[in-house]
Amino acid sequence: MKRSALLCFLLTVAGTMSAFTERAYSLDLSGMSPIGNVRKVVKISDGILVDCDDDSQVKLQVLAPDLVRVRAGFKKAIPGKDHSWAIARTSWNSVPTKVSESNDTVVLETSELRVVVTRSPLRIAFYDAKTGRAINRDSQPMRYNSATRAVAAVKSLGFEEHFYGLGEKAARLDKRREAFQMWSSDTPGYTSATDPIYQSIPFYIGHSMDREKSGEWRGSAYGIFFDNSYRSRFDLGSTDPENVVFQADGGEMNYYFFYGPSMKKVVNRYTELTGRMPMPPKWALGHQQSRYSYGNEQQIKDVVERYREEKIPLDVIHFDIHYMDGYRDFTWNRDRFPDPKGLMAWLKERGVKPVTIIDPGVKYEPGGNYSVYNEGTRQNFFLKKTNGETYVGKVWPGDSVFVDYTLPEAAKWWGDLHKPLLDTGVAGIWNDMNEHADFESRDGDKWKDVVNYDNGENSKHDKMRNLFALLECKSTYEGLTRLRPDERPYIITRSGYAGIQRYATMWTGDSPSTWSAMELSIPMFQTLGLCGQPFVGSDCGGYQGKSNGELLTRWYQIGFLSPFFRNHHAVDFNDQEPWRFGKRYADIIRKHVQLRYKLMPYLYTVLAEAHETGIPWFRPLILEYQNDYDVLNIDDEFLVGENLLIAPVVTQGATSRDVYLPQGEWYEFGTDKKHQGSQWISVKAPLETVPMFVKAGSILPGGPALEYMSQATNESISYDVYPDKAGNASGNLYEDDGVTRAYLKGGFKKSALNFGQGKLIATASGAKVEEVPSASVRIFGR
Ligand code: MIG
Repeated sequence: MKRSALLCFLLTVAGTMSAFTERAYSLDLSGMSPIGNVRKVVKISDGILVDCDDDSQVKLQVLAPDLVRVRAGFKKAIPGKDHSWAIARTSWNSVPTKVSESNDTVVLETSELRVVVTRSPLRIAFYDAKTGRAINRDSQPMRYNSATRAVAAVKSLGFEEHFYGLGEKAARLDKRREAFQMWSSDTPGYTSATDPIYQSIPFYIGHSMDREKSGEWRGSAYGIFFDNSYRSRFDLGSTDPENVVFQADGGEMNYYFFYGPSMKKVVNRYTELTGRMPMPPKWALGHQQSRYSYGNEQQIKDVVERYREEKIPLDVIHFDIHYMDGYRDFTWNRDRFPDPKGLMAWLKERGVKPVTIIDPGVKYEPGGNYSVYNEGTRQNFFLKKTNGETYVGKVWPGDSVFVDYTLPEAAKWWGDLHKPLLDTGVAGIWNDMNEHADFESRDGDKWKDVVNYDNGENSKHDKMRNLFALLECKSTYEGLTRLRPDERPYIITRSGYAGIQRYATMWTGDSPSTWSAMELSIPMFQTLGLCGQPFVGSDCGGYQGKSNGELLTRWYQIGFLSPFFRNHHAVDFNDQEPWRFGKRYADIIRKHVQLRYKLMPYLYTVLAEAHETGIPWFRPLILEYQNDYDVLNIDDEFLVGENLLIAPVVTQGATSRDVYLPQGEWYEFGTDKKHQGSQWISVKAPLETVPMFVKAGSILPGGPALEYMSQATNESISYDVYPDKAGNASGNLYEDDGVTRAYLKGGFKKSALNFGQGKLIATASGAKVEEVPSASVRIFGR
């Protein structure tokens, strides 16, 4: 087929260009022993405890009717101590369960799941308690290697099982027949052949189609979160066509099993367990501009002034590492920026928020007068090796030391260090390099015997590396919350582990300025969303290399509907602010940025849904249409919320493309023109436009054209109504102050929007029913 042939070509090209590890590798289970057979089973308050004949122990805990935690101690009891930095919810209401034993099996049952443990060999299988359908089962007993301390689980691969998730992976949406590693790595210029990259989120979703008696296809989803931060591998039928393996170099066999069958239910539960994104300040949804680096005050002013002249909306400007004095965190280079406070005030007058970068490497400067180094050393806050020496790595400041964020006092101290920046007027913090990067030890091998306090466990790098960014962002988040209790913190991170969404938004790092990198960003955002991280984006235009007007414009046509929306570019390459390639491109880009601001009431509502339920803003079609065979691997289209479908052009020179419309009817955005769903259509897409469709039966609330979020206007919300066949439509509107934390205590307004018989009715949470004046309602399709 045309489409897949093209993709293969792109992937091959990308593959040969990569300077990094090839993704394909084989998973070797030899040397790993199977866990022993069941000797004895004890019912515990929330599940069962199984003793094995090799002195191993297995524990199944029911946290919810659709959530079971599986733990195993190999040749030993499961340790009493149980702590994970990823988990947000540790106490669960008790769930009615039934345990029954037979000669061959032990069965643990909830209203939704039937978990069958086979005694010999010990294998765990999950079934739908209502239908009896097998969801997921061990094809072999769990395995371990007592010499290396590696642990593994081996699951049988469904006949047509497809896989989603694993966080930030430079890969297509469906990960069947692929293999990946978790080992957070600084990978500039990564391509689809690079793995691992920055983040480590060991959570995936399996999806299978079954044919019902009626002949209808029904998709069912489950999730597995392998909460083990050691270097891990996920092999989804790549090495062994019949099996899925997840394996870690150490730590516990410890995973959570989520059952849908709805994929949304899995995502919802996963984010209940690992936490959901707090609402960011509303300005963070605005358009952002960055450059490595705007090197002095005048450059910043010139860019902002040009933005205002061009009338391209702008909310945020980023200060990359050159604002610092010799790359020392929490300092200013006074030659380049003589008056930071004055500059911040200048920006404020223009409605632009400054975000400054903070890297975790603290300049190593014994005997000097860098207070961060001196104070951190005096208080013993920097990471040390087992021999007691402080670990000194190399990053931008040269020799650098790193904070042990697992030390509560150190984490608090780091958070509080942000006070002077905030006092100067800085609005948000950008945490880069937190994989953590070390120019002399990219893989972390030199870090092997670095010890973290880790709740008194004195854990080494092999466990802590993948957690580092989560801990840094936690410390920063808590610091900003303490320092500015009335405002929502805004943090952007590059690396992270499961649960990172509680503290930071993120971007996908140093993608090259290529068409394939742009195309790759779509499944990356979709996948991150499925893994609990809804606030994602990439560097519009690409970060590394030479962009051009067409690429930048097409990238904006994805970026303008991505949660994190920033144009950013590397130091050694060409400038790429929206006007740099001439008026034609600037005009198209302006139109799209403006459209984002006009769509803000809808987008903000979608974001609030992510905060409340974990269901992301930027969705793959499969999340909404999991019974539809055609959408299993569509990753060049995406949904924003439930009702807006975007099919960006990802091919150089293309002026049309094929678009799949799922079931229902779809309007071309902002027009009366409708298409039947459940079919592929071909649409025109000259550079000026990006194909967008709105589902019949929906209402998109819209707002005024703004140059920045807090700009005053008299215009209020307007409503675009796209009626279904019966003439009805519905939608939602979420509103709050966009700045404070009052929304956490009910300080918001949610309205249900219902259109019928020509009238639009808004019902607010307090049951206030209002008919919306017809002057602010636009009805399509009449
Ligand atoms: O080694 O701060 O991904 O966005 O501009 C490069 C400089 C360090 C990497 C980030 C990029 C940022 C750059 N940083």
